[in-house]
Amino acid sequence: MDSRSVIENIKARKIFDSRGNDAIEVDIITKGGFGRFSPPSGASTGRWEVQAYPNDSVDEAIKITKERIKPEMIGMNVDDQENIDSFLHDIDGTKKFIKIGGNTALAISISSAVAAASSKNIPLFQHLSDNEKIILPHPLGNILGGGMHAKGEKTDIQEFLSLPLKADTFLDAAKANIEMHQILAEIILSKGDAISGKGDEGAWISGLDTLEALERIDEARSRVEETLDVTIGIGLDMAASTLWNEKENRYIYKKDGKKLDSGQQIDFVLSLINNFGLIYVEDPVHEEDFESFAELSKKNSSTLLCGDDLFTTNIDRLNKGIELSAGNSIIIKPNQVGTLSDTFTTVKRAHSSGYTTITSHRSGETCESLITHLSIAFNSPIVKTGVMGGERVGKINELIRIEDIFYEKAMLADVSI
Ligand code: 2PG
Ligand code: MG
Repeated sequence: MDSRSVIENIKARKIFDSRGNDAIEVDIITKGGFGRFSPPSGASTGRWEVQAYPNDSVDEAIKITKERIKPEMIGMNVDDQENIDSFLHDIDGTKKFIKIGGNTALAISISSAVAAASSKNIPLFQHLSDNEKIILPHPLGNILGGGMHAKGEKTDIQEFLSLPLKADTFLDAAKANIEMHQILAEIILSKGDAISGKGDEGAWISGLDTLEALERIDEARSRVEETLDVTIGIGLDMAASTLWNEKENRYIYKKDGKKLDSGQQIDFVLSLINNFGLIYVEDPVHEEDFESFAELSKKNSSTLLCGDDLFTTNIDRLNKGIELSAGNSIIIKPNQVGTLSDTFTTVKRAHSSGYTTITSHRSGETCESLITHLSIAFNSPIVKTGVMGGERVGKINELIRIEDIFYEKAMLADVSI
């Protein structure tokens, strides 16, 4: 191991995320390198995610990092990622990182990897993968949204997503999503509906029902496909746990004015898939209902049926899904599990079982763009990063940069299902 990779100092501080909430940022200083990372936070968090901060306190996380973690980590080598990550598990001692916080663990885990890459003078994605080619993911971005990411009059469904399927370059694909976002606003306004602003991830907020929303998005797709040389798929993140009412045993659609039981929810999802040719549906049922997820998967095999709150990047949850043939794809959010090594384990298990991985941002983001490097290292054919807003565009721009700098080796992934 390289002595340049030995940790000399660790700093932890409080910064703010895109919602203005407290977030932790960690610096790792090695003899010959430097790494920094600040993890994001979710609003529609899954029940099975690790806990972000001890007692929900970033101040407490910083204190623990300075007083307990730093003294033990000085002298460790950042080249040994597994050793660092197992140390983080040991010092915490709980399954859900309750004592030190999953975001504290992830800030240290990823900033260590960044320091290792920097000690070798290579970008993070190269440090984490030795692929000959650089396979760039397709950008999946929300253009209209409601649910827990928006206030006021809004759609029931959390995210209406655009996914350019065929494009010559990543830059073209990213441009197509931007056009979708802009043209959708024109279409909504031209029909006399209001847009009240943008939600947490930069998607438009408008009080449309589900069908109206999809009709307008379909129109935007036709217009963008006419002007740009791209093919666009439409997707949804239904975040169905946020629609599910346990007492009533029903999914409550306030705007649509309906309440659906589990069977009706499956039929509703299938009708949306069929009527709008949806290519992607995330969390179509609530996070405990693996059986309905499996039933839906049996009835449809041409759409990416993706588990986010259902799987929470957790290997045991994924294994259960694989066993039941529930879904065919999984959202990968490193801060749902707390370390890079745990995330890699889940990604490898997903791929070896034929599941597609979608590496994803969170609704409360920091300005870090490293999730894009992880998406390349994980071999994810899709990255979910949003379309608008500085903290989202920064991630898109990092992929544009990678495509430009490594143009001889870089190519867009294949997203056939
Ligand atoms: C989701 C995410 C990101 P949150 O549900 O997929 O879009 O939202 O970070 O609030 O969980
Ligand atoms: Mg989701």
